[in-house]
Amino acid sequence: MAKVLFIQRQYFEYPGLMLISAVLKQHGHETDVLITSSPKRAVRRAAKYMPDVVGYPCTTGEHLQMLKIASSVKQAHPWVINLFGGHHAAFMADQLLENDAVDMVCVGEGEYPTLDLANAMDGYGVIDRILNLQVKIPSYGTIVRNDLRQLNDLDELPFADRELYKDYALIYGNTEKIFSIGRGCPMSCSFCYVKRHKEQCRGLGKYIRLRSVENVIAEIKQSGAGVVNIRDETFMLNREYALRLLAALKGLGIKLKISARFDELDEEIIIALRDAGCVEVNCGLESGVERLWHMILNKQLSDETVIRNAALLKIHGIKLFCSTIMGFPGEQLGDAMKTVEMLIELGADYPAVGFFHPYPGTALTDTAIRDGLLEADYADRVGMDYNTPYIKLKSKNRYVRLKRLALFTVLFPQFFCLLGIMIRLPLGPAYKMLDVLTRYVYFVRKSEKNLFFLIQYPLNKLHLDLKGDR
Ligand code: B12
Ligand code: SF4
Repeated sequence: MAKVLFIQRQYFEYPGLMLISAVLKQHGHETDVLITSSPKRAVRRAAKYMPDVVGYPCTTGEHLQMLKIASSVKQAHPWVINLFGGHHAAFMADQLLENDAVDMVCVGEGEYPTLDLANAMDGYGVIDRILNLQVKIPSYGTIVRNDLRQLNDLDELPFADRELYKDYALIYGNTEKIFSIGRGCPMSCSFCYVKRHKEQCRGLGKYIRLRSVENVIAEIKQSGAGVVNIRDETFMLNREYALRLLAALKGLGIKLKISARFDELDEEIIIALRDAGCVEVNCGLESGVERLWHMILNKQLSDETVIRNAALLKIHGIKLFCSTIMGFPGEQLGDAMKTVEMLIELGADYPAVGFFHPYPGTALTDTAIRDGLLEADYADRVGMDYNTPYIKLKSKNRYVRLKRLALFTVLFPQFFCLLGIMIRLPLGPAYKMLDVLTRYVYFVRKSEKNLFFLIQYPLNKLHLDLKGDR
């Protein structure tokens, strides 16, 4: 029996880890998770748990902190195998493997590569010959880049192992649970990892996959979730499937939250969502300028569709979470102001505004590098801060002020006519304060009196670790 310890930074359930853990436990291995940003805590936890493998899920921006944690773990416990996974790792395997602390990187789906590794630790298999794993062999100074395996049949996977978080009362006790019902997306937006991911998965089987409705319903029932938060790229991969699933969810008496593209919605779907208990739909707007959707973002939207569907959500009592990106290559300050105006026009209940974050393998990151707006080695510096631009922007100070005033202006649209003047005033600290206060208002609104959420979110921001050092 091998022991695998996962270290994650955010105070939420990670569906990917819960699935890997479920597969490992199904085959007799042991797993645990530590939520922390602190290298010291990770070292102490490793000393107590004595894992064979430590797994680090990592997104772009948090990888630098993950590397620090992994370095400390490696120094203190050199026998441990440090395994990185997640989207950043999949696209930046070579760079990660340059770091002494990283032994292996999982490219793509992690359930069965991690199982094979755990089995190999028990003597059943060869550690450096596992499909999907890139393995460093320090004694030869080489890296074994194994081929990728076929994509999983999602119905054959066990249900997510929610017991992984049993020591984190705020996660375990929360009746809002994250679910994954499918993988893949047919679109190729220029700022998103999906296009490169599709290329990586070519020849490995069907890219867009959905679990059967029966399988999803059985997991929801077993989890006891009161709020089902389906966090996949888009709920509407297949319209007929979505309608069937919604019909099946109708009788469960749960609240539902989903993500969808604006152009996938219409009145029939919205009514079906409402009847299934849907309280929130998360739609990416990215920009309020139709021309930029087409010319830069590769999103096939129209103003008419977006405005109509936002209005329909309102009519049917479903809250709209709307995320936007500011300061992406090709956008001007005036365009960003239009985005704020659009958020107001749509009546977004939960608007989100973040500066463009360069993710590896996306067309927009490549454009930014090509146009000299971003250095090619940006990944050595990029962090988790969405409040400051990572690429060179004309009128940077005004952009930063606009970002800080954006949510305030959506909350109090009467200030929109002053926005052009306000962003010229050097009142950075005051605007920062206003931004924090406005975010707090939205946060309390979004929590819908869910105490778990109210505590979980600040914990996340402060990177506190309640589990302690068992
Ligand atoms: C659910 C979700 C969340 C959840 C859970 C996050 C998580 N890490 O699981 C929450 C709300 C916490 C979240 C927050 C954020 N997210 Co998010 N999130 C998603 C979403 C929509 C689904 C992820 C998911 O559950 N997929 C289903 C599971 C089964 O797949 P998976 O996570 O990819 O995991 C598989 C493999 O990647 C691999 N794997 C993953 N981790 C590991 C670890 C090891 C050790 C191994 C071996 C393998 C492995 O094996 C897993 C099973 O096959 C994705 C989009 C997507 N579809 O991937 C974005 C996505 C991962 N998020 C993203 C971002 C940017 C964020 C935030 C930074 C947003 C923000 N502004 O705060 C934070 C960062 C949080 C974090 N540290 O992960 C980006 C990452 C881009 C990038 N280049 O890194 C994505 C890809 C969205 C996007 N289209 O850009 N997110
Ligand atoms: S942003 Fe959404 S719709 Fe666009 S490619 Fe990514 S997951 Fe698909």
